Amino acid sequence: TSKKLNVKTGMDTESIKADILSHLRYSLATDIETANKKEFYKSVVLSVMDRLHDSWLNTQKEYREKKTKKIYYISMEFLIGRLLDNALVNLNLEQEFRDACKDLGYDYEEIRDIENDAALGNGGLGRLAACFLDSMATLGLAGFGYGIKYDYGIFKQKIHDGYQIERPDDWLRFGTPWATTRPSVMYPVRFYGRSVPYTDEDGHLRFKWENTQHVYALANDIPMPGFRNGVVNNLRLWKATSPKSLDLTSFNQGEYINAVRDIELHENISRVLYPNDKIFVGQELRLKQEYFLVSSTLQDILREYKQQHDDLRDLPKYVAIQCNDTHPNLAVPDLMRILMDEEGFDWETSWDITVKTLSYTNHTVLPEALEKWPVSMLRNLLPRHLQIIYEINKRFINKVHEHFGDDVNRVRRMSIISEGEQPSVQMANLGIVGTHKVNGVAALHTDLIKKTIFRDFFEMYPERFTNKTNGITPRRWLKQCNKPLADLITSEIGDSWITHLSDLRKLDDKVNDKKFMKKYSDIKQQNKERLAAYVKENYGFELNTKAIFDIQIKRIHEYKRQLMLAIYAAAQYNYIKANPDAPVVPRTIIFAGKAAPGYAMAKMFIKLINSISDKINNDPDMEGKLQCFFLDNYSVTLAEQLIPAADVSEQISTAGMEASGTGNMKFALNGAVTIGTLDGANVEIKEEVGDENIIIFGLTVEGVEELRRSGYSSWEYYNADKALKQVIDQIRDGFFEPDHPSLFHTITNSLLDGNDYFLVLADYPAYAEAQKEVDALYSKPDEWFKVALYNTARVGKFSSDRTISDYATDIWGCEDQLNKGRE
Ligand code: 26Y
Repeated sequence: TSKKLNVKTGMDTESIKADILSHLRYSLATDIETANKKEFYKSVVLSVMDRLHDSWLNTQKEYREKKTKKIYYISMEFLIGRLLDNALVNLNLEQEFRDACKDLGYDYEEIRDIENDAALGNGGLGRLAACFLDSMATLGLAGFGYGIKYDYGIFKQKIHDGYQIERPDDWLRFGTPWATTRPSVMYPVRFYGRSVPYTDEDGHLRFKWENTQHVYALANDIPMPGFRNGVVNNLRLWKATSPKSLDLTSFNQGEYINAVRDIELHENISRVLYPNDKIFVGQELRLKQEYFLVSSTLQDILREYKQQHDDLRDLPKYVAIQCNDTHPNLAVPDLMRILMDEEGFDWETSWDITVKTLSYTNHTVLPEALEKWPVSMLRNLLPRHLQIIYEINKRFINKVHEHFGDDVNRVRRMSIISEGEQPSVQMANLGIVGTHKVNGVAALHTDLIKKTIFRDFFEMYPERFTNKTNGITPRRWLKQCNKPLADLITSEIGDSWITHLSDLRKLDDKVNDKKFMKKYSDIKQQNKERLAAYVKENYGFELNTKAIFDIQIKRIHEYKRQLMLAIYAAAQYNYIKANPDAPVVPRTIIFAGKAAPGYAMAKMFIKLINSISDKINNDPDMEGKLQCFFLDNYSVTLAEQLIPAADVSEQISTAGMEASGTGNMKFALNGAVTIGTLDGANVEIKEEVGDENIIIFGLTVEGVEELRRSGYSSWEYYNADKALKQVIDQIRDGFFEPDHPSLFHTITNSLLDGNDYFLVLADYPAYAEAQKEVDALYSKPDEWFKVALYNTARVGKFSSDRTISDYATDIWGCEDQLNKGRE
């Protein structure tokens, strides 16, 4: 063509092709004839990056020039998954890149599949952080993610003989083209040493943190584009590195080797994500990681701030810092330390700045998930911080006395330091005392924290507590992962839904439009077939695409009750065996999820699910009627395949235990029908979609309380329900594992002798009834798809754009920035 190519920034196919070829040659030293797929993938990503760089730089420049208030989202986890589709959707360059790949002899899908997930998170909390970055950029907020660039993300799960095996997730083996290392952005992070008192020139007692050991934090930046708005924000991930280049002349041979070996020790801080989800284990390396993140991030925030402003007392006016759970809550004492020890402010001024700048999100009420760091560990690792925490606590306890009088029990409950055999710092208490807002993640959850774990604090500081119901980004979780449905919706109601998800309400009217409904149901079928092909290819299983696709995907945890669906699967098996001629609505049950490597019960659930699956799938009597699969190595990418294909969404936690859930929202948006308890955000999903369009069963939070108070006995439920008893007996007696009949005794013991803390037996009869409702509804396809469509149409509230707008307005004080200049 005669048209001039704009290799780096041109948005046309020819320019993009030229750029890919140029990257192959000049970035990777290969060419189109000899390059392999990985190299081609890399060149594609580098060409996408070229098209982000101007916006990335301009966005940051604009923030500086306009002195925009900056939002810092600090999180130990960012489960961002793959980035290529997302970047292309947001840049509106999908077709151009597809064509460019094709012209150069590659299939876009094949190239996309080369990318490893960035799996720097465990589950909900990490994925929420990723959705928030997308929404902040899309809303035009100056929102920055800060995290750790782990060499190893969440482990790769394999299944051997039905058991979970963990393998390292070496996602960086070939580097990632998305991350730009910034050698000039590097901060020392200090550990150990001691706090030394001295008197300053004004005669004030002050402290210096001395004799510390240093590790360096090196910035790696990943661009976070907004949806077609020219905004590119930043996710900054810190990599740990050793202090300075070694001065080789000063070493003799032995010291040299040791010194080089020490580099490894320093780098260990950012080596691996702790794979524990909601179980606190007080490992020192984890504490180091948390302080490493907090210290480097605060240094970065303050350096940036000082380049634009001269009075740190205005910090809360220009900076908001959100702590994702308590994991970054050392920000409270660290900001205090910086303001007092390094900037020379007095306590009161420093405290005022700190509290007004910081806020904290709680994601769970489970007591075993709450971080409590031993005082002894902090004294060794962060002596000055411990001293500050003691002072915060002393002043706080005085306030408690002023507020409540002499109530020793209350003081003991509220103290940031819990005394006892091993005194420890309660990071949640520190977060409530040291920030201006604490939020829960769904209405029910926020009510619960006010009434239970944080009740005393709520009574003292009611205005600090606020709800911010979670959300998901419609870009990834509809537009990208379910293109056929996204296109259908857009052709009917336009594409405003992509950034205004509540516009999906316009689909409500379509329930009586036969043509539309046919297309809507065809898409579900098409997605099921796509999933079946994927599962066949990657796992070797044949899914029955005529069956109900009934899916439970999430971390494996007792409170999430995967066991209840497993029992249901076994009960269905028994029913079909006993009634071979009875009609059944065919079902394909799919599980996926990882168990924390140290969580024996969760790992046993995986084995049980696999044993039950084997029994079912190898029995010819089940053919066309029942299937059950556990798909290994659940990931964001696998979720993107599964969710669009789901008919039924399993959200069956014991009421009061799932803070919100976000998978529930993704399924509903993609037209799956929820079978669930009144827990977390299920309550709000029900409010939105209407009682007739969700299948709710089981005990409520109050019901759970009442049952426990009045003396629950799981034996009664065991004896009262024949089908349930039969399955439990089978599990106990080795029916599913004949070679090792006592294998599942830990499970059956916890249900019976252990009195079933999670109330699986108590809820089972209601659950089995609810599953019958599912069957009945599914047998009337017209009815079913109406319900499904009402789900798609009515869950606009659960866009993370709405969630972020709420944070911006009620917590961050930057509502004036929302959508500014873009609409
Ligand atoms: C301290 C450490 C062991 C720890 C690590 C990870 C503790 C907790 C976690 C993760 C918690 C988490 O993912 N919570 C989930 O947060 C989601 C987003 O708010 C909620 O939707 C979900 O209900 C909640 O379980």
